[in-house]
Amino acid sequence: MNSNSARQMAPRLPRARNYDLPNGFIFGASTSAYQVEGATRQDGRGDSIWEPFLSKPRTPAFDLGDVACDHYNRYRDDVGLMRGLNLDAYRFSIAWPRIFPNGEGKVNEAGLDFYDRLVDELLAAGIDPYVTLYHWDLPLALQKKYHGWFGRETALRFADYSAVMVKRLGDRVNKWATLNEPEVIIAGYIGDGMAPAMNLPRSGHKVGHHLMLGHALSLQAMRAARSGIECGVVLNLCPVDPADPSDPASVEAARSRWSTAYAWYMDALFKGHYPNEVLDLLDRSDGGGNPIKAGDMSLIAQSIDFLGINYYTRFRANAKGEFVETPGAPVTQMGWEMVPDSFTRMLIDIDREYDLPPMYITENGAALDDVVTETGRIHDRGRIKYIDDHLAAIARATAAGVDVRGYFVWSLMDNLEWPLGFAKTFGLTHIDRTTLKRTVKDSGRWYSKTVAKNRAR
Ligand code: IFM
Repeated sequence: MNSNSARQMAPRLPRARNYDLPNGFIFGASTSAYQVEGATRQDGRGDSIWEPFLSKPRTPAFDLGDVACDHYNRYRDDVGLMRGLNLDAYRFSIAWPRIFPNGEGKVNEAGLDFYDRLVDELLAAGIDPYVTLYHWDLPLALQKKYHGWFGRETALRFADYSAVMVKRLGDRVNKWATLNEPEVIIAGYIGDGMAPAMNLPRSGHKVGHHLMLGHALSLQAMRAARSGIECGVVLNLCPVDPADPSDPASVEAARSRWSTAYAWYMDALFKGHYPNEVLDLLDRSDGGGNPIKAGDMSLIAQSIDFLGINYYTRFRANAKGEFVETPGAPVTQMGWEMVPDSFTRMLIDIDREYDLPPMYITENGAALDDVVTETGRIHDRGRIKYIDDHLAAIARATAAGVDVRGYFVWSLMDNLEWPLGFAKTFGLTHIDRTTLKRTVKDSGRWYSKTVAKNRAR
């Protein structure tokens, strides 16, 4: 087939539509430091908990983050890519081990310089930087010294690091999120599937409390260091539906899973207390019982300027509280069911339940099998449909009065999906794993048109 006929056969992009979202709605894309930066040995970066974890012998071997997408060295080209995608904003995280190679103590100026350069490049391209301070790459030294977030001290070190970052970048970066997805961070403490693999089954809520404390101390430190910035936190929320709505045990199990896995963070942030069932779990924590100290809860309930929500899927719980699949439901490479209606429902439900600040959907996207055609194109219709359906789901919520102000696709580019490696592809941009060449997928081309269409409203 010659390239002309191949081009002729390329399917047309689905039409970009206007969702009638609120004025000023922000369209962006997200990444995180460890998943894209690479350069783990460059410019004085210290080790994070992921280096020893992913270096563990395994068959097949883990993919490593040493190179990842080499965003650290290619950030200028990547900002060009973002401009091509028409992004209003780019959400990225700072690698704490680049700033404090030992987790605390001496600051590594070269690490700060990188984020200076990235922020300046973004601003020059008219793209607003949204920073997340902790997206899972804890300095290894803090794991060794304090057992990471299992120890309260890590929360104090996190506040010191937050102040350093805001002092350095806060003149140019307005939006600061403390943590990304505390619910997933604790997986590395209760089990061994994620770093730091502590395998302490009764540590989850204690670690979660220390994370919330870290969030609160970080907020305080940032606000003391600089005024005029906006600070928030990013929670991953998966609504939990009863597998059998007619069975009261299934209904109760779904409620309890939602409360103890997801809503307890919101209860703490917006109501100032944990639910009783979480207090019971905290009393039985590994390593000496309830970690809550006087004053913690009021610190955690300090007001935030925005709430970031990462939404991908919903779960269904049976009467025993186990998550069960929905037979025949479409799922992504991750096995996650695609249910945009649950997204709308959840946004409306939390809006009713809590007194919320403005919200941003800080992550949403789909890992799907991509095929690179002979002409080097990726016709990822499934991803376009997923994003389109979820933008429409947000629009239904905003029409019902929910204050959502922006949307970030996960992810700008295919990247390291933690222990699942590079095989799980979420990107608007394909990365050739041999050459690291970037190719915008059809979803990226469609997204740039969608942004333009919705900006014109
Ligand atoms: O890749 C992750 C990201 O680091 C956190 N949120 C979910 C994404 C997809 O699993």
